[in-house]
Amino acid sequence: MPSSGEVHKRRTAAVARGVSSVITSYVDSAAGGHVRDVEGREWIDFASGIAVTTVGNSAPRVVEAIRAQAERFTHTCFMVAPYESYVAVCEQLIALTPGAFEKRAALVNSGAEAVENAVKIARHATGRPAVVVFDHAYHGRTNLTMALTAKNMPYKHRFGPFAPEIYRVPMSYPLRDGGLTGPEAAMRAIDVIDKQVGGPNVAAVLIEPIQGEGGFVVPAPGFLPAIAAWARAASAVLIADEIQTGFCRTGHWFASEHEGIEPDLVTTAKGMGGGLPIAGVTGRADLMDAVHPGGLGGTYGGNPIACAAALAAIDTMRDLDLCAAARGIEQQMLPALRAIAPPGCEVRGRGAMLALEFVQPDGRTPDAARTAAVARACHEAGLLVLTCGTYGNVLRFLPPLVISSADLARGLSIVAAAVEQSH
Ligand code: PLZ
Repeated sequence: MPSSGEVHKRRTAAVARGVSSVITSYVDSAAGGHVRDVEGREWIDFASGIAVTTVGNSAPRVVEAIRAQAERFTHTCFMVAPYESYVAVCEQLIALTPGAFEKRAALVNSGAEAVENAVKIARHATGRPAVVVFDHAYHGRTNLTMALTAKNMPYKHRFGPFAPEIYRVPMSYPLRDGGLTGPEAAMRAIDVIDKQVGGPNVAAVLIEPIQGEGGFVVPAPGFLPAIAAWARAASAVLIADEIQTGFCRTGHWFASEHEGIEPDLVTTAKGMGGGLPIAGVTGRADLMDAVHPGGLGGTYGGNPIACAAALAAIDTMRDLDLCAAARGIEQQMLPALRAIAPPGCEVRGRGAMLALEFVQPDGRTPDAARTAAVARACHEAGLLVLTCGTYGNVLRFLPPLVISSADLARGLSIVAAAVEQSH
């Protein structure tokens, strides 16, 4: 097997520079909470391939389902010759997403594609143009989803012009809000919508119930319900982007449940596929079915191997009660992270979606340099962690929900040492 160094040299001559990686080692295998490179070095996995391998890498049931489906057929295209597993995944999405109302679902390949389709459906169903999004939001890298995403570097820089009729309003970000409550922060956002966009023009309000790439921002209590109430009153579609928060990650099947909101549409991806690319839009039947036959689709959407993997991943989440596992991870990690956090730095998140925001001693000015140094020290010491945030100053933790508590403890001690070294 070629060494990581050899592959890395070939990579620079073959792979576009715009596609980057966190580590320079090349993976040989991964399972449970570990990733191993071709040299045999091992990392504890606090990244899960960006919140994807919720059930662990190569989870046994997922592997078996993929193998069995690959032997039956690999692809027919659901728009040409349909198959049962696509229907079964939609049934699972309908059963698991919040809201007891009648629903429909559609399957696509990636998170960005799910968000694009949710916006298409909302615009089609309402006949309205405007889409409201929030500061710090991340929704993808396609042209429409770049427009929906807040951060310029690296996502949008020189990639415009962007799609029109996107309006950005202030998010509830307790650390940076000067003490606004959730309802007050919602009023601030709603005032911008009312004055600058106008309720009757709004097709959709699109929000991550806990922001992902934007910094694991948990809005103040009451923010999401107030935004949901405004959307309902304005007959605008509330779209919850649960691509990073969904499928047990935050201790419930969906993060919307923490505040009892029932979005009209929910976008899902990442964890639902057990490592295979599959995504969905699920929501109110009247909205979903407003679209004419043939109006939604794509060659690979709901590919049979990805559907088999998704059904096996969802079974695994249910059987192993991975929502409870996520709450257990929170219980072990939160106190440890609070003990590790330097004065003024904030620890936040829910379930196995936790973060540490690094600020200067003033308790506010972002410390991106320290965040990068801590992440690098973790990688060198054998722990895969990621950073995020508009200011690049948030260290985030996304372990697979099947990780052992011993591995969690080992990972946390690596973080503790890295933070200790970093000042
Ligand atoms: N919506 C909330 O978190 C993907 C992106 C990493 P795709 N987040 C990881 C990167 O730098 O590209 C994400 C998300 C939320 C949408 C998406 C987009 O999902 O499957 O990457 O298209």
